[in-house]
Amino acid sequence: MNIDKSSTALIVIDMQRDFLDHRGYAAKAGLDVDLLRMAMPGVSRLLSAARSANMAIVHTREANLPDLSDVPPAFRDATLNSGAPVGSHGPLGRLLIRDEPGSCIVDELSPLGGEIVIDKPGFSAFENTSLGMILTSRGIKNLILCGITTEVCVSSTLRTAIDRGYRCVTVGDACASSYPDLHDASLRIIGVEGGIFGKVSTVDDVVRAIEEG
Ligand code: C5J
Repeated sequence: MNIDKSSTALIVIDMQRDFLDHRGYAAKAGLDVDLLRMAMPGVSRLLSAARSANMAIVHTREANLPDLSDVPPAFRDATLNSGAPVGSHGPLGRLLIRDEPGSCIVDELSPLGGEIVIDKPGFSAFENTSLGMILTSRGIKNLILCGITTEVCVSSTLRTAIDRGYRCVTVGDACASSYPDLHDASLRIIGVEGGIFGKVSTVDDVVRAIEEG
């Protein structure tokens, strides 16, 4: 694999306390936080490699406006069904709300100065955010995607990115899901029809390509 570092960004999806801390949204919604945390070592290695190579790095957070005006209605209903209503109060503040403690990226993967942080109200990081404009302004044409969850926000972001013309590599062992079968299926879907949603790779291969590129 070749990675052109000047036109490639690392996109780290939703590695925030609401999903990775046992007191956050995911735990309350019945997701398996320990399985979600399995993405953390791989994401950490990708961040180190991208930082050493001075690549563009984007962190996203699933975080809504305090008045809930930007919550997709289907998601609002789903969170009522799952017992973790978006905007309700928990030990990390209001669930999935901007600037609450639960919306912060976990300490182990904290963004550094100069890295872009995008709050997104839905599942695709391109929807109702400035991500597209920011990537265009930096001449980014290729994305390396990692984070959680494989079947929701990673998949949604990947599909929008492909439709918008980005070449994408999804790093399977730096993604995670509470449902291992859906994690596997989401990665397999990427490869259908010859790789319709780009490539799936591993942390080892992507780190090597960044270091050698
Ligand atoms: C979900 C996400 N699953 N980051 N969000 O609600 O995948």
